[in-house]
Parts: sequence; structure tokens; C-alpha cells
Amino acid sequence: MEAEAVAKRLREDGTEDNGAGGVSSIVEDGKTMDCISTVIPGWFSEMSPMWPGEAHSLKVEQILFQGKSLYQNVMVFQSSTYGKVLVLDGVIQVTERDECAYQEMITHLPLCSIPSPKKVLVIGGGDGGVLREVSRYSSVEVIDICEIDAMVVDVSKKFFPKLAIGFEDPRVSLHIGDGVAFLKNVPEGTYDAVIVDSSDPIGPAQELFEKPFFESVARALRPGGVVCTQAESIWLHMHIIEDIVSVCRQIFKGSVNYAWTTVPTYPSGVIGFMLCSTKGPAVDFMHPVNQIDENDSFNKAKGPLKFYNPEIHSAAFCLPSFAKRIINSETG
Ligand code: SPD
Repeated sequence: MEAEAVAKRLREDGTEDNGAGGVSSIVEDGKTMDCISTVIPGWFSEMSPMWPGEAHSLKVEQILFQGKSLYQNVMVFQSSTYGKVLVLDGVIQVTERDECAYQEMITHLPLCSIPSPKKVLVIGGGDGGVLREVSRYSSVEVIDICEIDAMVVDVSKKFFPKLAIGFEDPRVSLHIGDGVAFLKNVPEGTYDAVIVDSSDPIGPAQELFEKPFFESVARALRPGGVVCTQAESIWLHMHIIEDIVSVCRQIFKGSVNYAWTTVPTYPSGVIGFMLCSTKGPAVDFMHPVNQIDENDSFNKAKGPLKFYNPEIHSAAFCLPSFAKRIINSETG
């Protein structure tokens, strides 16, 4: 979806595009460090046409890295309250303090829903956090990751070693390239699970929210295989979610469910996941079939889970009434 289309969609929702154009700013001594104007000096404020009229801010201790890759602006700063923060094109991707809520949920919701996952593909996820979580499964034999931006991997290895440790698992093969193209070359029925850890549908991740991509994912999965994709916020993006649910219901002939979690530094403080399975052995996403052995020697995370547990797994599928009405109306 084009940036302008996203903004238009949001305007149709009764809100207004603030004209910020998807940029965010750090203001120091009255001078902007990274694009636009004014919020609070010494603070990072996250603005985007995807969440018009609001901007969550974090106090900046120090900017640690600023670069421009082939695809996007990449920045790392030390915040006062959330540790180091990774920002792509002005949008927060990871903070050291709350990354566990996102990485654990996007990984364990799908992988705990099928018995003995063996072959896993991660699209995006160049910070390594999802790999770290996949490494907890001793049943897994192959972990492929396709990340478009090598700079994200390099920056994570330098500034986020607790996430990038995921790359040290010998089962991991890193492919730098376009996830859409990668999937087209995958033999049919290869993977038990695909995890799409993308940024928002403005910029390099745009195609990962479109129907042809979901068709390729379905083709790459074995019968009864599962996909979990980043699926935005019920508070901000119900129209986007509605579209994704509708596309997924056309393509995935097993289960199609929406789950969500809290991530304080993401816009609106929550983010969702689309979980689908292909036709084949039935998958009941709401009732996990695997327990994670936190002491497993395969486990690169080297520590207990911080967020995920079987109770929060099932609870993640309970939706507020306004979202339930819209998402369930897509079930037909
Ligand atoms: N609005 C930001 C959503 C970012 C989701 N992807 C984060 C990548 C963490 N591995």
C-alpha cells in the first residue's frame, strides 16, 4: 500500500493527515536532527501518516548511530527509559526494554501452535530477535532468514547483541535480499512456519502486506503449516487489518486468526499478528501444543522467557468488542 493510500485510508477514517510525511524528529537546542520540526528539545518524537495527530516521545540521552542504507534511514539512540532504540525511517522498531513482548509473541504464537516445527523461515527480522526466540526449539532443523537491509543486521550486531545473538545459532542461514523474490524461488511446501517480522506498510515492507505475497507464503508452507505476520494496531489500523483478514481468508484454507500484544513504544501501545494455517492437519492457534524448554542447550536466548507464557498465548486471541465485530464479520 502506497504511503499516500495509507494516509488517505486513515483520513477516510475521520482523522487528518498531519502532513508529517512519515518522518520523525529529534530536537536538540532548537535544531532538528532528523528531518522535521519541533516537538520537545532533546526528545525523539515518532510521527507518521499511519498515526496522524499523535506522536509518542522518548527522551534521548545520546545518538549512537545515524546512517542511510540503500532502503531507509537507520538510527540508534540511547533513551532515558527504554535502553537503546532502533529506528528505521523515523519509526521505532525495537527498544531494549520492551522488545521481548513483540519478539516472543510473533515467534511463539505460531511455533507453539504446531507439533515439532522443523523448518522455519523469517522474512525481515534483521535485528535477530525473532531468530533468538526460534532458537529455543530443539525440534527446529533449519532457520532461514531473508532480510532486505544488511545495514539493519550490522547495526543490530553492534548495538543490540542480546537480539543479534540469534544469528549465532548454527541452524540459521542469512539471505540478504527481497523477501518477495526469495519466496518465489522456494519449492512448494518447504516450511512448517513462516514468520513475517516486517516494518510498517510504508517503504521497503509495503509488498509484505499485499495479496501476492500472502499467496507466495501459502505456497511455501506445507499442508497445515503456519504463518504469523506483523499486523498493526487495532486502535489505529482497523481498515488495514480488515483488508489483511479478507485477503488471508481467501488464501489460507485452514485457520485464520488475529492476536495482539502490548508493546509500550509502538504507536498506540499495542500491535497485532495475523495467524493463518494452510489446508491440512488442523491448527487451533488458541490452544498451544508446545511448551518451551527454557533450559534447552539449543537455546541462544540464554535465559527465561520475559513475556510469553501459555496463558498469555490464549489470551492474545481475545479481542475488544469493536475489533471482534469487524474481524469476525470477515469470517464468512
Ligand atoms: N510500528 C512499528 C512496527 C515494527 C514491527 N517490526 C519490528 C521489528 C522487530 N524485530
